[in-house]
Amino acid sequence: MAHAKSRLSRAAAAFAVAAVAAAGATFPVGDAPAADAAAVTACGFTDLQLSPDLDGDGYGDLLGVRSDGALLRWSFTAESTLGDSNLLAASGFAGHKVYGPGDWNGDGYNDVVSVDPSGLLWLYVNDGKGGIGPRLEIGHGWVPFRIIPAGDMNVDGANDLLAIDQQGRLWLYMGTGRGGFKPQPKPVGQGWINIELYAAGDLAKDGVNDILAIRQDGTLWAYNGRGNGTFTVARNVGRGWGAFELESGADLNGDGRADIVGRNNATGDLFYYQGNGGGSFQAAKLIGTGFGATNNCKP
Ligand SMILES: [Ca+2]
Ligand SMILES: [Ca+2]
Ligand SMILES: [Ca+2]
Ligand SMILES: [Ca+2]
Repeated sequence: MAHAKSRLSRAAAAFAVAAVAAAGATFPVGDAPAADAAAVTACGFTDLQLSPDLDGDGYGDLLGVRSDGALLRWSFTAESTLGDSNLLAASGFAGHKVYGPGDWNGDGYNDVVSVDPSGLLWLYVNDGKGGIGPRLEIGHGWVPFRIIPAGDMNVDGANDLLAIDQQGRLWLYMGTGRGGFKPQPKPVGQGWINIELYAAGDLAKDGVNDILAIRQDGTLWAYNGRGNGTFTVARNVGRGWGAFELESGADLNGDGRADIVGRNNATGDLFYYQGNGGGSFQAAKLIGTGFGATNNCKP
């Protein structure tokens, strides 16, 4: 079990992951990304993640960890393109996995968390302008976990983290809304080996956040949240989603429906899939090049 500190300050807040939905959409034909973690070049992006709006412009943001340890942020634009990059940190993030959990400390601004190579979980409080302040350690032992920042899963007004351990068990780590965690994570599922899990927002429009899962055969499944961190039986809502590395958990174009970004790690191309809400996406739109992890680097 990963350990989560249950302290830190500030008032509670609510944040809703905007609704990601998916059904029947098919990614463009392309090479599946190679899962090669070795031999990272000086300019590759070792991690890309989406975050709910960080800089207050109404559009979700893309976070990227460059292999030299820099952390960058791009805001989406009204034209459904990526805006200019913003350097959040020139160094210090090498080997980190970053996440956009929404407002974690209750000050009204969405924050960033990361897991460093030693498994420490760090909170970077938004400075109110889309930058990050000093980091605060909020947990340890997170290396073996896959984290899914799925918003408030138990409907208590505070954002939570879902995490999958090496045995494929799914845990709900409940946020306090003040920067920390409630004392004990809750087991909410098992059997999540070889399945990619994504924040989905409220697919069912019942006020409870849901999740999407992509199985190894590329089929897409929706799990409706019950409001206590557990989920109903899976419903198949699409196929053909296996080719790309995907990021979810943010409404990029500000229409209230969460969207998805896909990276073709072989070419470095970045694609945007506008969410229609309720279970489908628009066709892929190329929004960036040079985003490969190990090649085709962005200058
Ligand atoms: Ca933004
Ligand atoms: Ca905050
Ligand atoms: Ca919660
Ligand atoms: Ca959207």
